[in-house]
Amino acid sequence: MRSLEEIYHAGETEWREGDFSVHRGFHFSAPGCHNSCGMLFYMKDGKLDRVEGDPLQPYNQGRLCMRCLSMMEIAYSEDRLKYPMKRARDKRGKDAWERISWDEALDIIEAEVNRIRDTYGAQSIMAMEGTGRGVNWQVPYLCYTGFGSPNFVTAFLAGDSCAIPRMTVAVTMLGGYLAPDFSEYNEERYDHPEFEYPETLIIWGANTVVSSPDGLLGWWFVDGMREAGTKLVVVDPQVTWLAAHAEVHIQPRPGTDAAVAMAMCNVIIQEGLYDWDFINCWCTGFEEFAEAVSEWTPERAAEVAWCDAEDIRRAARLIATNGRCAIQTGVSLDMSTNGTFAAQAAFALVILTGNIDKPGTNLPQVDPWGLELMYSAGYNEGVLSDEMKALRLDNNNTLRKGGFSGCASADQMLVALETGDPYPLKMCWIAGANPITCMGADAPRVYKAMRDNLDFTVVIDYVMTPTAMAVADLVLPCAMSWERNFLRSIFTPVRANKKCGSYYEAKSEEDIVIMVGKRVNPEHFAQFETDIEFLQHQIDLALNPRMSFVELADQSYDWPKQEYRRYEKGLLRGDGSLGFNTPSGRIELDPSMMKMFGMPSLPVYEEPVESPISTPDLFEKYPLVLTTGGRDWAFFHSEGRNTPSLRNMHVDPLVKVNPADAKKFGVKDGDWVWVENQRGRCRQRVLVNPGIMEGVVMADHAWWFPERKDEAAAPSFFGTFDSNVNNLTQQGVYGPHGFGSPYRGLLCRIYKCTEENSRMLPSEQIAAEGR
Ligand SMILES: Nc1nc2c(c(=O)[nH]1)N[C@H]1C(S)=C(S)[C@@H](COP(=O)(O)OP(=O)(O)OC[C@H]3O[C@@H](n4cnc5c(=O)[nH]c(N)nc54)[C@H](O)[C@@H]3O)O[C@H]1N2
Ligand SMILES: Nc1nc2c(c(=O)[nH]1)N[C@H]1C(S)=C(S)[C@@H](COP(=O)(O)OP(=O)(O)OC[C@H]3O[C@@H](n4cnc5c(=O)[nH]c(N)nc54)[C@H](O)[C@@H]3O)O[C@H]1N2
Ligand code: SF4
Ligand SMILES: [Mo]
Repeated sequence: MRSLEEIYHAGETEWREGDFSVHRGFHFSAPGCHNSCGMLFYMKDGKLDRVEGDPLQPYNQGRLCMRCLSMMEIAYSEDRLKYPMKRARDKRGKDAWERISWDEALDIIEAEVNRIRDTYGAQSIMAMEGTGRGVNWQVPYLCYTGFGSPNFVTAFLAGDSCAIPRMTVAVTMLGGYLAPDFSEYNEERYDHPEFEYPETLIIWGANTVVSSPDGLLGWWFVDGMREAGTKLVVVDPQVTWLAAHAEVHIQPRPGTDAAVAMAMCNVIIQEGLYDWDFINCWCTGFEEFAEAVSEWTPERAAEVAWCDAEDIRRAARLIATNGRCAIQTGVSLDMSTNGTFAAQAAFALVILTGNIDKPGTNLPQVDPWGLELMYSAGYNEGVLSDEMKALRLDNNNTLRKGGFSGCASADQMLVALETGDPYPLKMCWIAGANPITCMGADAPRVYKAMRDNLDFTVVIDYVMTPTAMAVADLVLPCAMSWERNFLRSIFTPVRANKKCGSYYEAKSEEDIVIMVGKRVNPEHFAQFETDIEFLQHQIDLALNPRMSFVELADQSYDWPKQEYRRYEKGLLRGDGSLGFNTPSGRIELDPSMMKMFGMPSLPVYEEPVESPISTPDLFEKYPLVLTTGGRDWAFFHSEGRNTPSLRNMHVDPLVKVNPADAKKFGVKDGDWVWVENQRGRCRQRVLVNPGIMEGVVMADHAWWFPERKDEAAAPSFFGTFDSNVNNLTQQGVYGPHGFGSPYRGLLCRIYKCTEENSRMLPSEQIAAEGR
């Protein structure tokens, strides 16, 4: 019998199988994903014919999720953009596109960039992107070194409410982000001689089997449960698959996580269940932290969070006494004004119990090659002067100035766009984002600000999105994974993909950046003739590169070994000394860096800005707590609505309602309802679900209806505003560290859609309110 290695051509990146040429590569984007699973691209007559998971790739071991498995449905779909297109400024919002050549597109971009720079200064150009896709470093690179502007920003994501808040907290506490250990740092994976599965896994505000975020595949958790009986502690207002399998499931009122986490820490401290040897040797701030959480008895937290005090105790004891423990936190902790403190207390659970950097615990993450493939790419390459850097709209936030966010403040950007204060913003470059459908809180405000104040907007995407239709003057088609050479490092391994196909005039992000860069800063971009040279440049800037891009692409990936207990071996600090990468060299439960930046350093519980307790009058009118945007198997944010087998999994926007609340508010399963608060409303269908806690509803985010071609233009933009839960969220509200906006933990009411109350749809209303 032939071995897998033989069948799948171990060590080769390209071979023939009958009529097919087979290419060993990775998916990354487009379409979007945080991860980068090993794929085999089967090409026939120059076209992708099918994809398979690469069984020889230890990261995903041949497995693919439904988004990759349905790739063929979008690869050559009618919805895919084929050519650059322009639209006259006075036709903004209309379906009035004109096909142009890339040369003409570049002429327009060059002329507009130069005009805006000459008239207003380079700072008036902003470049934005959504979450980590294959545009992550390319867009900031173009912004800083091409346009010469410091204003790279996430696409109106209020309060940087994704990953950055948690990342900031973890870095100030222990010098790196914390991920649970499923041996993802070693190529042998589960066969690594020292690896052992976590015995307890805390899953806090995350739905990882569905979301597989930030380089981690959720099914690794299932491996642990199956192979080693890993026990779960889940903190989530809904019964997810993971919660249904949990030893302890705590359902907190959305936005109250800090109270629950502090109470768990308090139990561990009061009952003496902490690892004193570890704390004594490797931590500072224990007494200050213990004092900060001391008033949080389980009873008090349970009252605040609408959960059970005994569950809090059980969870804390399990975490402290059941051996190796790891934590996985989710975006819920980024999406609340109190979230940074919740994250601090949640991370403290594994610190207090000594579950750090040992097998089956939590490992401070480091990038194996020290590549800069994130928001700071190009920031320090000498193109931006100190004066220009000082103009960055950082909302005067000391942590942001200290480099913790790596980008400008979306909240301040919106105000500057609307008011011209401190200076006008005139151009927007958007790649890999669809802000009026998904990322932007208060979507109507984001839409109007862009529509009315921007002179020139470019959108790069693989489909015509609501944002492109609403505000773009130029739309450029982007390549999909197999149509581009790319470099990907989300922790391990470092991967390289080789282009093996093309689609009409779609281009890779790398090619687009070089082409545009040569027009807007020819001097800097003269060093790059090809995408490979550009990719090589990023490798040349890395701290520990191990080979060239071409060499890496020839072997597909590189997986440097990572040891456990690095803090005991001097492997976590730049100077080789023992300990953690913090100012004190220890884990800081009361982080000195927070104090250095003038920020609060110890957790405090504060109610969500709108809640039954903080705004009782509002609660009378809007008697349900609202959480938004839980992840879905089928969709990656606003993507996937036009991929038939994905859409069939989830046909309509859904709001999950507990049966008791459905009865109380007179709605049934399948009813179209309005979800409404004082800022706006959107319509979604009720999914009566006993798994969602009583008093809480959970509404989908990121909806649009690409099939509604006759509603593509204003005011509907593919129906996006009518079902957009971000009609109810808000901008300019964040926590004490400047991060964390309430996308979760709001108030709302729900009522049935009727003909009468649906006469004026949100899209029409937003259009009518405009100029
Ligand atoms: N398929 C798919 N995968 C994705 C994405 C996608 O759109 N689709 N998006 C990617 C991105 S950008 C991100 S940030 C990650 C996010 O990944 P996760 O953090 O896993 O995200 P969610 O499923 O949005 O939220 C997790 C859970 O939080 C619960 N929750 C809601 N409100 C609260 C609260 O106040 N407290 C607590 N404790 N729990 C709460 C929800 O019920 C949900 O089960 O996923 C990434 N992966
Ligand atoms: N209410 C609410 N709102 C939320 C959330 C929530 O939970 N609740 N989650 C928030 C979070 S955590 C995040 S990260 C944001 C995500 O927001 P975004 O990341 O902005 O997601 P999308 O709106 O799907 O926009 C991404 C666009 O990029 C395109 N695209 C995909 N791949 C590529 C590529 O390689 N190149 C280019 N040029 N384009 C590509 C897609 O077609 C899509 O149109 O949404 C946020 N919005
Ligand atoms: S996680 Fe899913 S969508 Fe992402 S690369 Fe892997 S299989 Fe594809
Ligand atoms: Mo995100």
